[in-house]
Amino acid sequence: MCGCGAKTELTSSTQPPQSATTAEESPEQFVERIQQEWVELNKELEAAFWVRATYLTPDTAVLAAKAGEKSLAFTGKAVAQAKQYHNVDMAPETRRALDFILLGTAMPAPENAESQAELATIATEMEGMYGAGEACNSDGQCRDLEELEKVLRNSRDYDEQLQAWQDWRTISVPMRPKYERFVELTNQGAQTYGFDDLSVMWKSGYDMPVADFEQEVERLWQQVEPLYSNLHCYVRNKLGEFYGADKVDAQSPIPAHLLGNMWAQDWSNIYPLVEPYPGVSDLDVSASLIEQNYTPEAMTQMAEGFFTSLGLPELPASFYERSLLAKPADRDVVCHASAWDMGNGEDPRIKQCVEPTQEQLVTLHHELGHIYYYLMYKDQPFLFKGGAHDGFHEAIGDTITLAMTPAYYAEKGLIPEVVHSEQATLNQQMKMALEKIAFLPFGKLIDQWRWQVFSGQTTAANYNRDWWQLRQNYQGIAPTSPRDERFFDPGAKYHIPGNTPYTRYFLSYIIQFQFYQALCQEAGHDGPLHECSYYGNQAAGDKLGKLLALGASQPWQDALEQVTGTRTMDAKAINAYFAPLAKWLAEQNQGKQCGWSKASF
Ligand code: X8Z
Ligand code: ZN
Repeated sequence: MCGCGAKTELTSSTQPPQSATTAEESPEQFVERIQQEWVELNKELEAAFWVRATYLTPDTAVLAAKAGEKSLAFTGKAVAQAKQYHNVDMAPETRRALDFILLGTAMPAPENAESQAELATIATEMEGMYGAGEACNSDGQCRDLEELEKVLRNSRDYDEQLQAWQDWRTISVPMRPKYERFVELTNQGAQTYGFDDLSVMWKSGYDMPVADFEQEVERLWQQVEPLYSNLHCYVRNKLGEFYGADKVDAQSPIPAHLLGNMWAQDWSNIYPLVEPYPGVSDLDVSASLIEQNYTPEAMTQMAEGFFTSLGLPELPASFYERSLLAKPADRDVVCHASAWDMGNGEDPRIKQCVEPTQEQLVTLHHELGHIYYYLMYKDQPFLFKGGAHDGFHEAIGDTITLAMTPAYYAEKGLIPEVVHSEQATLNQQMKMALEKIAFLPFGKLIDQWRWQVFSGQTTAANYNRDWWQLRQNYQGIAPTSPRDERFFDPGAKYHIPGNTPYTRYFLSYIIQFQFYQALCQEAGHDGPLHECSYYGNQAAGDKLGKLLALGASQPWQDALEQVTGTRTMDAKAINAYFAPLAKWLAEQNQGKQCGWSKASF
């Protein structure tokens, strides 16, 4: 229900909105009324959802489910009314706003009140199960996600890591029947909204026909797949050297628990194991954050400082007063980081259990990217408060982090010095690739799985089988013991119980390099792309600010063209950025066996 870049769910007042007929209201009047009601009613809902996410108790579950129910009822009514304007002539911006009413939620509900209440309860419960999830051993000792993640991040003990990996996946087992029902209800909902199923509805939000969108995603993946395969090959060999060939076979998928991350979506924590030239450059920002006693607030201020250096505004004082920046000791919260557009642009907040690591510092910039979008499109009509598409919203903060070069970190005192050499460049490129290239297949497969589920191709009898088939085929990873249908491994990733569409991140990881390249050009950068930083550059800031201020008011192709001069998403920029590493990896992998067998069950 939170920001995460998406529009807040449609909401409802205590009294359901008056239904109006088309005869009484012009399309413009209808859109205007819906927006006003929405803004008004959001006040109640965002309060309920914020309190829920930051105090997970049975009582806040009741409040959040009730709020969710109202939201679904309001959305349902608004959609039913919006459909009456299908064949009515109207200005293009009114048509766009009406389309957003039909597409503004990732969780469409059926029309009847009973189903709406059931869906709202399931959604609240699933997110609560994830947020409060912990694995307890026979001595009654329990570990939550943050503790288990720490093991995967720091331990190099094969069995210890495996235990943490398996433990976390116990929390999602009881979600399975709930998710099954969730799929039924939201698919029914999508049908009342006029779509074949929820997968089609999700794919309809990209200013292009659904079939074209699917092809675009596939094309982008094909553009980056060779680089991923080469990274995979190199990392597998290094892990084989470290753990032994009996643990990491040179031709098989990599064991899923060895990549330093609970979902193997970001491999930067295993950098020390795969560093191309050890001892050449010190890139350990995490160590400096700890050494220098960085607090969550100080880390957030550092992130804010990058945005303000570009000429973007300071965050309002209320941001620091009301955000949740550290994990409370006394209660459960949903720790998965998120940004919230509260108070209609006046009260933005983030919720993040910040720890002193580089990963968390990067995530803070990611979240502030959402916040700066909120601030800059504050004056857009409510329905246009969103990214040009959802991948744009995800890409802004990351675009900033790409400009956090070793030179930037050195200036901030977080690494000792910048080493200028080919070897140092390759170290830096490897570190970035472990974050940016390793993510790509993961970014694609999450919704590949959900598209299959919502379209009925994957039934509940095969949830886990198909999940692991995609994990093997795209990522080249595999579990060390069978993960059959007693488990529900997709539920152990936040965005499944949280119902946040995921293709947005795949797109973001491609287009953020296009934005980066364009802003570098604007800043007059000359030289290899990966050396560019626009910290402190007003021209780059202006360009970024203009993009943000557009919100969702124009098709994303127009917004992209304004920034980059092109109307298509393209992996040329990310490939250009990683050109030195790609060449080096190809050399390293010569004579090695790359690839793995693709599963088909
Ligand atoms: O969920 C997020 C953000 C909030 S929108 C922290 N991300 C994805 C993830 O954690 O899986 C950012 C990177 C991908
Ligand atoms: Zn995000």
